[in-house]
Amino acid sequence: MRHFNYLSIACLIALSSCSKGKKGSQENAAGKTQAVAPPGMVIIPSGSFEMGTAQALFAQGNIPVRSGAEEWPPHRVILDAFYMDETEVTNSQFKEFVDATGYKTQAERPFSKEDYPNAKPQDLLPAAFVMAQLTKKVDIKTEHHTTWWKLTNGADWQNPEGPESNLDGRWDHPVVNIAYEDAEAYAKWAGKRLPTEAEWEYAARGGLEGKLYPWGDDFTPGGKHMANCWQGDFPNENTNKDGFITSSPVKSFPPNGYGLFDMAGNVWEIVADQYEQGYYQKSPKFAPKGGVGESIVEDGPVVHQRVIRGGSFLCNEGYCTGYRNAARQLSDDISSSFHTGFRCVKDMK
Ligand SMILES: [Ca+2]
Ligand SMILES: [Ca+2]
Repeated sequence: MRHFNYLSIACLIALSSCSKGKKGSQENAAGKTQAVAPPGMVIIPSGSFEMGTAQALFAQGNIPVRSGAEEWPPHRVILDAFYMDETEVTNSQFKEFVDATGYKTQAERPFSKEDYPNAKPQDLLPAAFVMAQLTKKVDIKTEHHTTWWKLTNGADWQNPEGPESNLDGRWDHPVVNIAYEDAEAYAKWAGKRLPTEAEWEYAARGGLEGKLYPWGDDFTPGGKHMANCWQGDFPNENTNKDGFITSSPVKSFPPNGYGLFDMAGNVWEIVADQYEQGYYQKSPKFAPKGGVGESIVEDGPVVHQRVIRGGSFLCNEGYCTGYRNAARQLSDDISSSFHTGFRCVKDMK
């Protein structure tokens, strides 16, 4: 049974192949061995950073920070170095995986009545969440997100907006309509893994300390759009000032200080962590791996709350701001949507 509740609280509300490269090393002029990132990946150096958002920032009304978003308290986190995909996993990369394995994504498979005895029959069919055609102006302050989201049968990674859509011209866009287990299956096939939430935020910050966005604190420095998000009155009008109504080819916007593209915007990215309320208050200092997410299903298998990161082409200043470094979005194990994908990391040892 697909629940949109969690996926959507915010921007909603809410990989070439992430190529199967080998880790490597080479000698520099001094004869010392240096790590060399696999193809399509970059080195994220070891270090520490302040994860989360300070309360003082929430209090500044002119700063686009969502309150109550579980970004508090800020806390120091220490991480070992790792490799990270420089881009979100693309449709062409995901096709290599599917061609090699015959894998079917969650959105392409029905759920069973035995597993979810109390689900409505229509909620068991293969489907993903797609933005609905609006029939009237929507006020996001008073209307429920289901007004502009629709669980769409036939929407899957090859048909992002539903059965009438396809991937023509979009092979270099990030793959979407991916659920957690799909991302995990791809990562395992590629000899990689999903980033922890802490690794993701540390990498997104690109070596800058305490900044709102991967490039700094000014969202559009010099008037330049640095990420694919939504301009205009969400969800009624997209003025398309950044040039992309939905997803964009990866690398359409400048990379951050670590050489990572689209950490802010384009599509949300699934990370490894489950979501536990209050986890930041007890998170270990070294390499936190997330808490224990409550199940979103009462009658049926355990379906954990999870975290997605980085915002999407639907995020905007008035509603979501998911493209901030510290922004967190609730999701779950089994929901797929047309603005959520992923990227992978790989250990250096
Ligand atoms: Ca856009
Ligand atoms: Ca992204």
